Amino acid sequence: MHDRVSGRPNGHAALAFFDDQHPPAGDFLADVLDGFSRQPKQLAPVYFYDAAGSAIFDEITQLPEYYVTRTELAILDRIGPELATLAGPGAVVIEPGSGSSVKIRKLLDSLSDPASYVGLDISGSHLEAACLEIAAAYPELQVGAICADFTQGLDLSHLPLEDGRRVIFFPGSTVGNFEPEGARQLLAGFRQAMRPGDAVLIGTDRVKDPARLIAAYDDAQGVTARFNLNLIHRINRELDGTIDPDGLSHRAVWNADQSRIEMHLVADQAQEFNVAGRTFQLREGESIHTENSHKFTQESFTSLAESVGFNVRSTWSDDADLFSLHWLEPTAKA
Ligand code: AVI
Repeated sequence: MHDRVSGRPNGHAALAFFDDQHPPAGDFLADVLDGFSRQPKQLAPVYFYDAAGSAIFDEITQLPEYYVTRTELAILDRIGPELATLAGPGAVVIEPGSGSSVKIRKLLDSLSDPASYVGLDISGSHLEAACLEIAAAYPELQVGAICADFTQGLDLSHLPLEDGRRVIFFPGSTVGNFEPEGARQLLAGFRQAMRPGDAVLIGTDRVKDPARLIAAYDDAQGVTARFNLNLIHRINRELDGTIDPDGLSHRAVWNADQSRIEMHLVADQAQEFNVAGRTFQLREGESIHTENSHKFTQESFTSLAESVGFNVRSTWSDDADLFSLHWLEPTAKA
């Protein structure tokens, strides 16, 4: 770990610390070859977010059909005073995934004299840029960064953090992109890193009318289709792929049994393609399953949170119950 006082030539001068836990880089090639060898074919959504994919995702957040981002922002606006009371003065805000600066700023602006902000991300360059931006905007705040894979647990024990209540901020219903067991492990990892009195502020998208959900993931302007197909362009570019993106159609499907929206790319006609010298076939109508976005009820999320040792202290939703934010506190350890 580097700190500002010992000051090495690390380029993180404005950060209180940059803790590089050297997360192993995801193996894009191995994961793609493995996913195309499965039946049904699948690709991991984590690979959506190269520079082009992240920019398209930003466009998604502005779409009229994608109510998720604006609804969560409106709830955050409304509940600011309650969050300030719950967090108390001098909170230490920890953000796994270090995502939208609009959301974290809303939270920091709501709290009373937050002491610290700590961003966590697997990509060091993205993390550094995001944390430096926060450090520049909030000169009174202690800003630190941890380069780590937060899905493998949070190790905060050795960090020079201030003493306030730690609040882990995990907005956007990103928890819904994990498979149920992965979501459980993620929350269990958060729970493990917490002391009595700490909290998690987490967003979840709610189960609702399937037509509304499908529209949010298959918008009229085709932005989500572009987001989905960007993964194919990325494979072609980075892994020497020959997939014909024009022969694939974006589909969003509501799977009621699993309570999730699924995104697929479906072959309009049969095609054979290569990836890094390996040959694969797609039959006409065959799908490549690219993403799951799980939706929650109050009961399903409460039972998930309770299963890993959290108590849902408060839940806030919009009037139409599209989206919720929850304040979780650790239950006493058995
Ligand atoms: C990042 N995540 C919460 C988004 C979601 O709604 O599941 C990703 C997304 N995929 C298509 N549209 C948005």
